[in-house]
Amino acid sequence: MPIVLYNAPQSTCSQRVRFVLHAKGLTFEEHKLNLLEGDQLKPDYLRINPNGVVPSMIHDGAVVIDSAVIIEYLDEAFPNIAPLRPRGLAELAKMRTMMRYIDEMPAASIRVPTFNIAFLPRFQKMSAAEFLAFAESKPLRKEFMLAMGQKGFPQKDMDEAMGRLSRTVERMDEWISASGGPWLMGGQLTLADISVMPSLIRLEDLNLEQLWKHKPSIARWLAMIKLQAPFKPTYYPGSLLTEQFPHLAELKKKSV
Ligand SMILES: N[C@@H](CCC(=O)N[C@@H](CS)C(=O)NCC(=O)O)C(=O)O
Repeated sequence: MPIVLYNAPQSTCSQRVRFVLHAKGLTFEEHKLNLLEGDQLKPDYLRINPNGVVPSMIHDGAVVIDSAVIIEYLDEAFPNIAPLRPRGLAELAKMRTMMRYIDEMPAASIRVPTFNIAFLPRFQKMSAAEFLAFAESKPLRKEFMLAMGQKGFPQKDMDEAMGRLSRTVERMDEWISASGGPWLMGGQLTLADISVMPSLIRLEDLNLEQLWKHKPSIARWLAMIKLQAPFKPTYYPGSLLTEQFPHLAELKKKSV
């Protein structure tokens, strides 16, 4: 049975899973959901993933949800093709600790600039009642949406999110220097690198790459991950926000 992936082109969590699938050369049936239209909140999808978020994967009849869980599952199910986890319990624990940090820090914080800079104009076009109904229908992100409202997150929230993203870049720099690089854990590209990749690509997409202006190790890490074979098929056209939102592309052009 083929692997079935429910995901969205621009979704950072989906990009982790697509990268691992391509790294392992696995074929999969891809279902693209339109998150701004609310495909993830439709009853048929909620039966697969009651959290109303992407990605979700079906493999051998089993539903697996949450990107961090899915990528570990894939590496465990297909351990001999392009292994993405270190051998040895202590190293494995270290990688998982990095992944937890990444989920708590950049993966959560990146939503604030993403919604404020990219998605807000869409939500501002909705009537107040439409927006409220959309927000209320989200099982996991109702409070997040209500905190943003149609005016956007206040500067204090933006500053806090950017602070957490900046600390992530510092932490990555420490990991690279402690392991000797070029990857976070040394010579092997692991699920920790793949977990944080979409947040850095998103920062670049939002024109916020000044965060690592003084960190050459991060610029090198990013350049290297872009050169990996799975990168291009993961970021197929339409995966970047600048490809989807003309106002962002304009912003990027102006800064060049
Ligand atoms: N921890 C989950 C988070 C999933 C998540 O937040 N997905 C986002 C896209 S990256 C989503 O589907 N958002 C839809 C929404 O907010 O309604 C994972 O890593 O899979």
